[in-house]
Amino acid sequence: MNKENSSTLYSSAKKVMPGGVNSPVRAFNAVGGEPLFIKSGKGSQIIDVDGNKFIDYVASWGPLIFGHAHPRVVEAIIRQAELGTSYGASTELEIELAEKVVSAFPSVEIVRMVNSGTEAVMSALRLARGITGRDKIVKFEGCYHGHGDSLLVKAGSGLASLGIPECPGIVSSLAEKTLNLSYNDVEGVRDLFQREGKDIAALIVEPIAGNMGVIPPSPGFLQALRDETKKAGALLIFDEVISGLRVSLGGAQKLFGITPDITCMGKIIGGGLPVGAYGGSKEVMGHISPVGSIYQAGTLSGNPLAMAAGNVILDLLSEPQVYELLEEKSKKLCDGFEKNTQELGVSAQFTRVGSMFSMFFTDQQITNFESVKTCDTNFFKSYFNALLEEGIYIAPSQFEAGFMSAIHSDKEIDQTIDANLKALKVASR
Ligand code: KE4
Repeated sequence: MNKENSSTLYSSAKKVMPGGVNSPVRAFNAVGGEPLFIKSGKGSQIIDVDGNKFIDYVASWGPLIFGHAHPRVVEAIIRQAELGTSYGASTELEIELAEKVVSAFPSVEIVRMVNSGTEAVMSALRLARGITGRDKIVKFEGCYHGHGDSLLVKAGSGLASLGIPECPGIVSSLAEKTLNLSYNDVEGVRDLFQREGKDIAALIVEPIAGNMGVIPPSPGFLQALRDETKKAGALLIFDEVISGLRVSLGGAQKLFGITPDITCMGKIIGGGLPVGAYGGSKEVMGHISPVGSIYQAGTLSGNPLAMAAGNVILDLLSEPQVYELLEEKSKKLCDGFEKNTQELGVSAQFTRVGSMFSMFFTDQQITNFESVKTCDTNFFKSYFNALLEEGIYIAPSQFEAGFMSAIHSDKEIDQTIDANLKALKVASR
């Protein structure tokens, strides 16, 4: 595959941006080689600056559930851009999107728009700490909630011990307030809340983990989080930046019937433009300025361009049979992949909830970050690059999710399954 123009652009990019990228995972560090520079996308396909075409399962890390440059999204953005891109004042478009979000998510009565998932999570943590007057936050190893300081924290001497900074620049005294547990470890949650529940402001969780690859919640796990936080007077925060609108119109909370106190959203809600959001009950969100005393603000929050795009996406998702179509396409793809690995005798585990899915190269059952760390990342690296040569673009990391869109055709899915078989053979050599 010719990557000459991408390579030239990458050299230029590294002269003016950290690592030549505006987000680390794009640098392809986990898979070697150099990142692709994308020229355009349409539907389920992207084309790089060397003219290479790929069927895309990254979907801009989740937002593009209806593919690239959906005509109705493009038309809404153009129409709004001709009226102005941002006023720093209120518009009807914000009400329209907020009403759609409130109608979709069972636990959300009031929602605040922000500009990224990170911003939504940062605001949700401040809200929980402000309401409870408590400092401690509980999260799960392997879950990613954006780059807010309290979330870039890993387990200290042991799980549930005082957190330590995941990178320089995070204040240790803040990191100590974040406690890490193991995903799906109900006993660990119960023990921690029994010991420290009265000091815990909130527990934040990806109700379907997507940032260590896809890991579904074990039966009873989310209910245990709901029970323990309620008993302790702590808030339960569902980080649905990935799962929200991805697995159902009401996200994981609707799928599993668990009601969090705060929901964080992002990605799909913006239809490919920068939008994040956080929401909850009237009582909880009543603490947010200007009504309440907990401050949060943003120049471009709820800007008309992003609201216009988000409104189209919520309309498209509300059309009948969308989630059934996503389920059918995703099942077809993953069943094909699984059949290939069985035919070749490749050790692989498959996880999927609706149109978010993963294939882990390990023989260990996947339930938490520990099990994910047993994956053969060298095999993945070889598989990734062989798949790219076959014209299939997946996330350049074993520890990310794959995303199906409503636009991928059966023919493209069949082509992907064939490419998967070839790439598995290459990696198995
Ligand atoms: P952003 O700030 O990137 O919009 O959202 C942060 C975030 C919060 N919560 C969850 C569950 C998320 O998955 C994310 C961001 N996801 C990553 C990919 N897994 C974004 C890709 C990137 O960092 O470039």
